[in-house]
Amino acid sequence: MSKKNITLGEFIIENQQHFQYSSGELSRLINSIRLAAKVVNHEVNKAGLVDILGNAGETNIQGEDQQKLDVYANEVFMQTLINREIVCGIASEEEDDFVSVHGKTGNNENKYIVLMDPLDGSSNIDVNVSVGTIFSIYHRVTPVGTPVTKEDFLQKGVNQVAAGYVVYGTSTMLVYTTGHGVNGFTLNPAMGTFYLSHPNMEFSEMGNIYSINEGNYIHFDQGVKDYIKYCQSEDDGKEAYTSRYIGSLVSDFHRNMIKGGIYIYPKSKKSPKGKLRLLYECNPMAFLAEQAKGKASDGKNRIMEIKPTELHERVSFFCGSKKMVEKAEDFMNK
Ligand code: AHM
Ligand code: MG
Repeated sequence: MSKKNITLGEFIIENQQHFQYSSGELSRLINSIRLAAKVVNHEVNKAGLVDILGNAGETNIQGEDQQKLDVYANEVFMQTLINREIVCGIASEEEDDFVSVHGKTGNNENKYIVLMDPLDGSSNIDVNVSVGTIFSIYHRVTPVGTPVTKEDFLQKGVNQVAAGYVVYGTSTMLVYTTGHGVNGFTLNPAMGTFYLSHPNMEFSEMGNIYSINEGNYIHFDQGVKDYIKYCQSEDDGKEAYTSRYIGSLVSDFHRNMIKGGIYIYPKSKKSPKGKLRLLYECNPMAFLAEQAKGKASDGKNRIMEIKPTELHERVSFFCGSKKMVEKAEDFMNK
C-alpha cells in the first residue's frame, strides 16, 4: 500500500509496535478519540445551519460563558470514553472536577487517564473561525483497579504518553504524538476517514510569525513588550516578523508549526497567572511542540517540568520554533 493512502486506523495499528508490551489499550483509546472527533466535526460543520449557537446559559469553573457546542463536544468526548470503558479517569476543562470511570462491573482495569479541552477557542464559533479539541493522555500513578485520585491528574507534562489536537478548520485534521514524532491526518468528509497527510511534522528552528493578543500590550511585563518590539524591528539583521493571531490556540499553533513561528500568551496585569490552562492546553501543546523539534516554556521554565498543584491551573505560555522561544526567554530573563 502506498504511504500516501494510509488511514489513521492503519497507522495506529502499524505503530502499536512502538509499545512493545502494550495490550492495545492506548491504540483503542486513540481510536475512541478519533471517533468522537468525527462526531464533533459533524456538529461543528453544521453549526451555521442549525440553532445550536449561543450561550448554553451556564458558566464554567473559570467564570466563562459556555456555548452550546462546548457543552456538546464535552458530552461527546466524555460519553465516548466512558461508554467504551477505555480509561479509568477523565478531566475536562468544562468540568469542575475529574471523573472516575468505574466500568459496568465496577472493576476498571484500565491504566490510562485523559485530560482534555473538548472545544478550545469557542468564542470563535459564532463567527465561523476554526476551533479545536486538545487531549493529553497519562498512565495513572495510583494502583490499577482502584478509583483514580487527583494525584493521577496532577502529573508533570513529561509523563504524558500521548497528546494531540483536532482542528476543525477549512479541513478537519487530527494531529498527535505518542512520543515518536508528530503526525497529522486529514479527514476526507466523503469517506469519513482520516488519512495521513502530514507525516513527521516539524517546526523550523526559526520562523517569522509571532502570535500574541497585542490588545493586552499595556498590561504585559516589560520583557514581553521588549520582545514584541524586537519582533517588529529589523535588529540582528533580520526582517520584521509578521503578526498572525486567530485567537484559537489550536489553529495558531497548527499554522506556526507548518510555517515557523512563536505563540505567546503571557501572564499580565489583566491575567496575573496567564490565561491558558497548564493541564488541558499547555502540556499537550508542549509535548507536540517538543516532538516537532520546537520548544515550550513559561518564559523561564520548561512547561512539561512544572509540577501542577490544581486541575484548572493557568500558566504563561511561549511555544513554537526553538530559536524564537529561546530569544523570547532571553527578553523575559533580562
Ligand atoms: P478557551 O479555552 O476559553 O476557548 O480559551 C482559550 C483560547 C485559546 O484558544 C486562544 O489562544 C486564547 O484563548 C485567546 O484568548 P484572547 O481572546 O484573550 O486572546
Ligand atoms: Mg481552552
